[in-house]
Amino acid sequence: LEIIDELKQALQLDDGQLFMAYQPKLNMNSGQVDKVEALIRWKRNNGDWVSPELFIDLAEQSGLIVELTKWVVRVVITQVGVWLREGLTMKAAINVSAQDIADSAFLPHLEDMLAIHGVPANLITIELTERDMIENEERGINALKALKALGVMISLDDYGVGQTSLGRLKMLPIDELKLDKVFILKLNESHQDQCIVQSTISLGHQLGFSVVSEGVENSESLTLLKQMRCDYAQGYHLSRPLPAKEFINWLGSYH
Ligand code: G
Ligand code: G
Ligand code: MN
Ligand code: NA
Repeated sequence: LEIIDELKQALQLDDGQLFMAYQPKLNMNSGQVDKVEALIRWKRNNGDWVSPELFIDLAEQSGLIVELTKWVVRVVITQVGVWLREGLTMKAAINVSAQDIADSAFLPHLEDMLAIHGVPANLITIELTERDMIENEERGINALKALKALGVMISLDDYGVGQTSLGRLKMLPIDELKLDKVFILKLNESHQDQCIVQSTISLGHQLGFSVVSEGVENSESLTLLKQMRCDYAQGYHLSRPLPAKEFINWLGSYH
C-alpha cells in the first residue's frame, strides 16, 4: 500500500496509530504553562514511525489534508474540553494548511466541535505558515477574518523565513507572530540572532501582536527571551511534544 492510502486507512480506523502530542508553551508574563502546541504523530501498527514532515506533505499534495485536519481539530478540542472539565484551563494551538482555510466546511466544523465540547473559542489558536497564508490571498484573508470573528486566535507560524513583507504583515488579520526556530536554536551564541529576535519582538508588539519563540533548547536562550519581553517560549528546554497523559505528568512536576 502507498503511504497515502495507509494514512487514509489510519484516519478511517482511528485505532490509535494517529495521535496528538502536546508541547508546552511557557507564558513568560505569568511564568505559567497555559498553552500547548498540538503536533500529530503516526506510529504504524507494524511499529514504524512516519515523520509528520513526510505525511503532512503527502496529505497536502493529495488533498487528504482537509480530512486529516478535521480529525486533528476534533481530537484537540475534545482534549481541551476534557481538561476543562477536570479543572485545567489549557489553551491549544492547531497547525492548519492553506487548503483547510479555503475549505468552506472548516469553520463550521470547528464551531461545532467548540459547541459540542463546551470549549470557549479563545482557548484555540490556529497556526498557519507564511506560505499557507499567502496562498489564495483575498479568499484566505476573508476566511481568517471569519475565524477571528469566531474568537479563535490566529498565529503566523515560522515567521522570518518566508516571504511576508512588512507591508503584508500589517494587512494580515493575525494575533501572534511565531518566530521560526532557526533564529532561536543558537540564540545564546549568536549576536545576529539576538538582533533579529529583539527587533522582531519590538516590531510585533508595536503592531499589536503577541510574540512566540519556538526552538528554545537551553536556559540561556530562555533568559535572553525573557529580557527581550518575548511573550511565549516553546522548545526542548521545557519539553518535547508529549502524548496527553505524559504532558499532564510533566505539567504536574513543572514549577
Ligand atoms: O513535530 P514536528 O513535530 O516534527 O512537526 C513537523 C512538521 O509537521 C511541522 O512543520 C509541523 O507544523 C507539521 N505538523 C505537525 N503536526 C501537524 C498537524 O496536526 N497538522 C499540520 N497541518 N501540520 C502539522
Ligand atoms: O509547526 P512548526 O513547524 O512550528 O512545528 C514545530 C516543529 O519544531 C515540530 O517539528 C517540533 O517537534 C519542533 N520543535 C519543537 N521544539 C523544538 C526544539 O526545541 N528544537 C528543535 N530542533 N525542534 C523543536
Ligand atoms: Mn506550528
Ligand atoms: Na510550521
